Amino acid sequence: MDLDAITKHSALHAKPSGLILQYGTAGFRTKAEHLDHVMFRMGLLAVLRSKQTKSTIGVMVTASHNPEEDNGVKLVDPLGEMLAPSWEEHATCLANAEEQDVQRVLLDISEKAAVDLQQDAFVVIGRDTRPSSEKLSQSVIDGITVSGGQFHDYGLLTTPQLHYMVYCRNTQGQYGKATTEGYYQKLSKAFVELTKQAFCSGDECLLLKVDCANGIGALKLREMKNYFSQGLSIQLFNVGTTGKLNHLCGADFVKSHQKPPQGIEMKPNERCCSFDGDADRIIYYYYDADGHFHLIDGDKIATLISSFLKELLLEIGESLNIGVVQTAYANGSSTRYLEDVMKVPVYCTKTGVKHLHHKAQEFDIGIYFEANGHGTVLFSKTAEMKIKQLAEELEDKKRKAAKMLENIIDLFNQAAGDAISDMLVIEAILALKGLTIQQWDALYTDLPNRQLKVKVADRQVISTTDAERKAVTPPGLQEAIDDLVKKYKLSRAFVRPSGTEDIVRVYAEADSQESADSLAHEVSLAVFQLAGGVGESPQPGL
Ligand code: 16G
Ligand code: MG
Repeated sequence: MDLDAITKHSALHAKPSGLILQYGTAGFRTKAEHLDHVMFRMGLLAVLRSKQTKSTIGVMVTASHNPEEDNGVKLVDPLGEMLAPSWEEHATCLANAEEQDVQRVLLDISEKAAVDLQQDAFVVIGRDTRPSSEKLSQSVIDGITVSGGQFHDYGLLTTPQLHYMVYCRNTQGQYGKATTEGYYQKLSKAFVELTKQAFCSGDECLLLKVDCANGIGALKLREMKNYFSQGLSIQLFNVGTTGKLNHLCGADFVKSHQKPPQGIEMKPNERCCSFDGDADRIIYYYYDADGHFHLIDGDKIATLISSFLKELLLEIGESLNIGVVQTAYANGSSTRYLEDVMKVPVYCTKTGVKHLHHKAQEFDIGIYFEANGHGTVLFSKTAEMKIKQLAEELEDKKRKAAKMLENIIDLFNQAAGDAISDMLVIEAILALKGLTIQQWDALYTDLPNRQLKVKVADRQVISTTDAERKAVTPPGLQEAIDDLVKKYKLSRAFVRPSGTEDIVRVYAEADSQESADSLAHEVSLAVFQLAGGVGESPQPGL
């Protein structure tokens, strides 16, 4: 590594003085104009990580569902997973180093992580459609080249596609071809095979309207459409030609406002879904005949998928262990349904995909979804081999079930939650089971819930335990929440500091919307009073 060259280039990507950023739940995220130095330095760090792991590392430039003016960057580890926690710390150190300290911090990281600087390095890069993304990804490339790394710039990609590319490259193409065509071919082949048996009673059987959040999902779905000659008819909305990214549309908007996005025409009982800005989340919804809006979130997606997988396993007579992983945000009704009716074990982890992904790897078949629509299904190598073997050995109906499982393994992105691949699995299951969106929705009824945000001077004064379901500090807060919760039926509430915004999040659910709203408000007041609220105190109905 030519340290003098690095110092010289680093000066061209100067850090605004006083700016401190954290590698958060999903990388660095803030206003795009503050990120040039972070991008350059993440290029440097990706090279070190690549040398250390002797593998291809990914760098994705995106701020997912954040407003268009924001941007962000995250590193993708060799098997397509999120960056290892110890390297998140290195990333934070490097991003916050003052100009004169960059060399020293780089050497420090190399020493601590035992990086062999003589190794080759290879990094792949992807970016979303934000106006700032192209220039920022050039800064990443500058960081890679000046530190002697090789790279391939994929240009515009969804986040899960970049994870897929990294995984393919580090498994010598065994997982698939590391190109967008390879991705489309793998998914569309599995989808077409899986749905071969599906019985469609009407023309509208597989008509799906997709709100693309004015983001990358629109471009990639349009490319992918060519791979389906028949079988699935998707109509795209909010494709980015007029509207702003994530503005009044997209999965995060629909989930948090519990209303449809702007810019989509919905007729009663039509199946619709929304992606987020980098296409790793998906949420379904519809209007019923009375004009009521119904949301089908990540919890109900997990339920549909788990019940189908359970049926197939029963058919092939194989007792592979299944586990469903959720977070504290999972609706209480979903957890009860999964445990009591479906009899599948459910586990709760902290918010953030890396936590769910990690837990899901403990099972033969680990199904994980956040309520916000981010998730996938992981199959262990043993499960995959068993299923492949059975697909050869078994006969008739059993063989068919094993073949279906094989296709499902191919359809689910094993490296990350992926809106496109989840959408295809869901559409296939609905077609195979002949289920309408209303029938799917009717599996259970969500408990009314409300999410609020509270501004405090320092959100880190709140610490939590029990997968974020209980507050440990500040003193008295958990007791106050417990007392409030007792006032309502079927109620539950928790608070946690956001990992992506400078606020505290409040979640409450109860037997009616009025109760959930009122509980959430009262808990917000408790947070404001006990955790150093700033500005105006929370008002009811906001
Ligand atoms: C990030 C996470 C998402 C999590 C969200 C929580 C990834 C890839 N994304 O978007 O899983 O639900 O943060 O945000 O891990 P919060 O901490 O602001 O509530
Ligand atoms: Mg996203």
